[in-house]
Amino acid sequence: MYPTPPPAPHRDFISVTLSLGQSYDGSKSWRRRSCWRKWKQLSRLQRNAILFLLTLLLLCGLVSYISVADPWRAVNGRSAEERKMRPADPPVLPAPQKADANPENFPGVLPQKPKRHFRRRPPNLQIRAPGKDSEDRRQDDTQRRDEAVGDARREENTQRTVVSWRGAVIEPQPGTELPSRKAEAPHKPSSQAPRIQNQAASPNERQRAVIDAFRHAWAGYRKFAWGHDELKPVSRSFSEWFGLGLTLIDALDTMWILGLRKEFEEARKWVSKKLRFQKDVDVNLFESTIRILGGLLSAYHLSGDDLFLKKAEDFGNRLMPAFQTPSKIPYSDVNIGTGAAHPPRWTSDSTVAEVTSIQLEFRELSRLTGSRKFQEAAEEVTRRVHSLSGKKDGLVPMFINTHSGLFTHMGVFTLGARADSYYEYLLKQWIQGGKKETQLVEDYLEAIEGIKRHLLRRSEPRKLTFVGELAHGRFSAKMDHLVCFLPGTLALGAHHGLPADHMELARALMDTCYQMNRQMETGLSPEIVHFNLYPQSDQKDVQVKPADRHNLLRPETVESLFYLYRLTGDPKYQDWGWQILQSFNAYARVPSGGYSSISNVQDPLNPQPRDKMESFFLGETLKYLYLLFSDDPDLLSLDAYVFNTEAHPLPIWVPPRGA
Ligand code: DMJ
Repeated sequence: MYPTPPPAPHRDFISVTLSLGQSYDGSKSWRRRSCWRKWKQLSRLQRNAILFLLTLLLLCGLVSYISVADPWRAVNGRSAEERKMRPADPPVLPAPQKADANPENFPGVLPQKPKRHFRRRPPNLQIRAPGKDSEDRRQDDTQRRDEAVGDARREENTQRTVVSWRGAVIEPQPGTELPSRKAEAPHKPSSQAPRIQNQAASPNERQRAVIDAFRHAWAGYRKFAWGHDELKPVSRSFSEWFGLGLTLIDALDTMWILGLRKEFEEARKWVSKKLRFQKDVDVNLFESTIRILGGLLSAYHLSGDDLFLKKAEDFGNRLMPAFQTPSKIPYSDVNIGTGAAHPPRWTSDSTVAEVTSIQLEFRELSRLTGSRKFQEAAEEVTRRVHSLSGKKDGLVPMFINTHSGLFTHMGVFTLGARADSYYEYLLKQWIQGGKKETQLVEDYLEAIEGIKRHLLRRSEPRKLTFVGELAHGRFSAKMDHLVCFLPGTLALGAHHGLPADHMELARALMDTCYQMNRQMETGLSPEIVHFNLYPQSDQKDVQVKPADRHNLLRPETVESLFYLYRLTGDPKYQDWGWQILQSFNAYARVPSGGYSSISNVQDPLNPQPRDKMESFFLGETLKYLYLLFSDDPDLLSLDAYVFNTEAHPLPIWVPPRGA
C-alpha cells in the first residue's frame, strides 16, 4: 500500500499538496488524472508560483550541467589528437591607441602569462610603466590581467567558430575580435601602451656575440651611410633605394630588443628630425610596407613612442594610391610624394607574394588608428585572390594582373621568390586576428597539402626532404634559400593548433636548410640550390650552379631555427645558428664596419664581397639569431606577437576593454 498522505498544511503560505489516497490503482493514467485535478484546484497565484519555482529549478539545473559538462568533456571526451590541437591561452595585449594620443599618458602593461613551452625562466623583456612604483604596477597588472581574462572568457562564450580540416578541429583563440568589427568601431585612446625594456636578464654569451655583430654592422652604417638606405661596407659608402633611411628604420626594433638604448635614441632622433615622406620618390609597395611600415609599427609597440605611429600613419596614407586599380589588386609601385601609382615599366602584372604580404601591417595600422581604409584595401586583395581560379591544390601562380585581377603566367608553382610570403601571411593573419578568419587557415591548410602532393621530394643519398618547383607539370629539384622560411611557419602553425604532422615536416625541412648551409665550404647557404635525385650517382645531395653561389645575408634559415628552438627546445637548433653566425663573422664581416653579401659561398679563400649590406641583415638576421639564443619563451612570446615577413613583431589582437 501506498503510505497515508500527511494532513493538508495550513494555507497561510503558498504550498502544493498532492493527496495520494483514494482508489489508487498505481496506473500512470490515474496519476495523471489525479495530478491534473489537484492542479485545477489550486488558485492562479499558487499555480504561477509553482511554475516560477519549476522554471527556476530548471535553469539552475541547466547552468550547473553546462559548467560541469565542459571540463568533463575536456578531460574525458577529447581524443589525444584534439587535445593537442587546442589553441594556446589567449594572449593579452594592450588596447590600441589613437595616433594623436599622448605617449606620456600610457603606462605599460604586463601581458598575460602565455603557456610556457619548455623551460621556466624569469622573463628577459618586461613591459613596464616607467615612473610608477613596482607595487602600483603589480596591482595594475593583476587587475588588467583579470579584466583581460574576463574579456576573453566572455568572448569565448559568444563566439565559437570551429575550423574543421581533414579531421582536425581547430577552435578560434578566445579573447580576440574579428578585425572587421574592430575597424567599424574606432578604438578609444587607451591608457595602456606596450613598452618593453630588457633591463632584467643579461644576455648570455651567444647573445653577446650577436650584440657585438650588430654593433659592428651599425658602426659601419653610422659612419658611412647614416640616414641612407644601405651601407656599402667595402667602398665605405651607401646606396639608395627609396631614400628613406631603410636600414635605420628596419633596425629600430632590433636595437630595442638587443637593449641598445643609446643607438635606439640616436636613430629615433633621426626619425623625428630627418625622416620626411613628402618626397618625389617611387617606392615598392611590398618592400616599403614590410620594412618601413612594419618597422615603424613594431618600434611603436615596443617603445610606446607615439612618434613611430604618427610616421606609420603618414606613410600608410601615402601608399594607399597603389590600390586604385581597375581590379583592386595593387600596383607594385607608388610615388609617395605625388601619389602616382604604377606597375613596373615592362608589365601590368604584380607579384602574388607582394600583393598578399602587406595585410598584417595594413590591418594593424587600421586597428591602431581607427581608420578602416587600410584594412579594407588590403583585405579586398585577400578576398579576390582567394576566389581566383588557376590554383593547384591551394598553390598559387607567381603573377597577377592589376587590370583583370586574374593570375597570369599560369602553371608555375614555387614556395620561393614571388610566392613565398603568400603562404606565410595566410597563417599569420589568421593568428593575428585571433584564429577566427577561417577562410585564411583553410587556404593555408589546403596549400600545405598542395605542397606535400606536388612539391615535396627527398634527395639522394642523404634523403633530405626538400620543396621543389613545378612548371607546367614538370618537377624541378630547385629550391631557393627563401623557402627556408617554411619550417618556421609550419612549426608556428602547429604551435597554434594545426596538425601535428606540420611539425614533423618542419623538422625535416629544417634539417635540409641547415644542410644547405653546412655543405658549403663557407658554411653559408647559396641563394638557390638543386637537389640530387639519383641514387646511383656519386653526387652530393646539395648542388649549386655558378650563377646561384651568392649569399645576401638572408635570414630565412636562422628565422626557422628560432621557431624550431622556441617550440621544441632542442639545443641543436641553437648550435646550428651559432655555426652560421661564426660563418658570417668569418666570411662577411668587413673590418672597417658592416657585413657584406658575398658572391661565392663555395670559396672560403675568396668569398668575393659584393659590397652591400641589406637592411634585413639588421632587421631580421641578427634579430632572429638573438632570439634563437634566448632561453626565455616570454621574450616576444609567440602567443602574444606575430612577426611580419621582415621580422617586425606585431601584437596578436585582443578585444578593446569594455567591448
Ligand atoms: C626580406 O625582405 C623578407 O624576409 C622577405 O619576405 C623576403 N626577402 C627578404 C629576406 O630574404
